[in-house]
Amino acid sequence: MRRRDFLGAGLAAVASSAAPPKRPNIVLIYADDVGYGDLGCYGATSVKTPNLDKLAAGGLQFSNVHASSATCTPSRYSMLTGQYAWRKKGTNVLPGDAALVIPPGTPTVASILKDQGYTTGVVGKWHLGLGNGNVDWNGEIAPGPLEIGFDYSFVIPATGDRVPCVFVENHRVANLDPADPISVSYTTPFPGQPTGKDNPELLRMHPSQGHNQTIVNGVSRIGYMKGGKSALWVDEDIADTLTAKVVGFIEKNKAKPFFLYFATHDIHVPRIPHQRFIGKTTMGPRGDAIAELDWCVGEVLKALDRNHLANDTLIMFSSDNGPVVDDGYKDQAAEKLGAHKPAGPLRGGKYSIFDAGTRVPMLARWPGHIKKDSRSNALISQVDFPATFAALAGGNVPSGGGPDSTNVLPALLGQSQTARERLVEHAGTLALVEGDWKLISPSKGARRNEATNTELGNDPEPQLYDLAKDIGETNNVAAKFPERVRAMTATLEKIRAAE
Ligand code: NG6
Ligand code: CA
Repeated sequence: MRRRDFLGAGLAAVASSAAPPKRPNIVLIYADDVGYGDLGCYGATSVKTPNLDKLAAGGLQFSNVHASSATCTPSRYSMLTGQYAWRKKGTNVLPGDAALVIPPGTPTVASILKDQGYTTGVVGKWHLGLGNGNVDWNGEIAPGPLEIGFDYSFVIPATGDRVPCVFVENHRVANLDPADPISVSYTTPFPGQPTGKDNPELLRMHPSQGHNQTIVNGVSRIGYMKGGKSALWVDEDIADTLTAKVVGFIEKNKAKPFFLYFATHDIHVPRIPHQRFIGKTTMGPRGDAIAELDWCVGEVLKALDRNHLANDTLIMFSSDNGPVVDDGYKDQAAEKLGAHKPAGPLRGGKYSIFDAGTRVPMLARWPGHIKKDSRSNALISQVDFPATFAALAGGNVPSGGGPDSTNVLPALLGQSQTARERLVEHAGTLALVEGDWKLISPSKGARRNEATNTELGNDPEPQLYDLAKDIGETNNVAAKFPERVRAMTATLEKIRAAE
């Protein structure tokens, strides 16, 4: 069953007739591990997010938007390509030396917008692999973002907690001294290089799980690296560095339509915000990282205002997966959580097939086109971004591209309160959301991730929840509605079997 089968003809007609006359710039701020309850506008009180709240007040706040998956790589893969990542092998959380998982030539949000005349840029966390395997970090690093539609890239190759701890700008490691070349291995330590495992006395932040390999900046990471001293990032400065690149991109490209994908490092581990955010909340580094994230958003808003671009720009904010408290470092996130609920009313979290794994905040502002201070419960998946942004730019997804992507532009602009009829959530197993109902496929996976203290939602029996009455997925009504379980299982099977 393909996307067109699900898209009512009526909705398709609305989408084309409602296409706005002017093509806006698109700025997508994509945060890492921010949960449904982590922002002021979504009910958080232990952390103040004035800039995100301002963004929400200036536009539309969504309550039923889903990342495609409960972790980073598959969500980003789906969001950029419009294909559910569970259809594509090799899209689980990647090591920092993985090859690019999006084959050049695949239509992506970036290539589609570039074809429509947009200048396209990505700044921040990449985590979709670089090169063809066996990357030489001292030479030309390709293929990468530039080969799949971006005109400019400045990226963290994988994550803040994975080596190499350097930025890659276009095809090269930034600030690299050729006399001090970089080596990276995910299997073998480099003799003489301290690790978290052998030299815990050198650490300023200790792992709670894994994260005990090469030490960079007093923090041990996943993977081994050596060399590249002048290129190593300083964790405290990552948000400033990325934000400066983002502002620079906006200023440089303000005369023509642009698409900017700002993939923040915050609030992923290791959570080491700049000194000026320390103590902004009573929640320790996790809360302070949210304050830092909010600052980044404020700088983008200011840059748009300063350059008189606010009215010509669709600015969006979302997250790649749900929240996690202890994600492998002893950073007091659990001890200092207090009354804060990272997932709001939802069950589970990052890694989970319960809704907190994928249901994430999403905000959209485009003055004059999206009504201020509005709300939407439309069901949307981030896999819809390619078809939706294509429509916004006046184009299409090229044939064969974005097989799971639905054009939800009317809902994105607040002209319609409905979007998809159904979507698939992905963690270890799959779940189908259809209207108010959610079916979680039986799975033999672990029920809990003990290390992160997350309920994963796996169960050998099917689970059925009525999300309208039970958003917290506490009451499994599968036994009461066997016919619905059968029908939804069959629908999910059809979607799974489609290519
Ligand atoms: C896990 C890491 C976690 C985080 C995650 C990926 C350990 C014990 N845990 O394997 O810290 O890096 O991978 O997160 O190593 S994501 O947001 O990029 O998907
Ligand atoms: Ca993530």
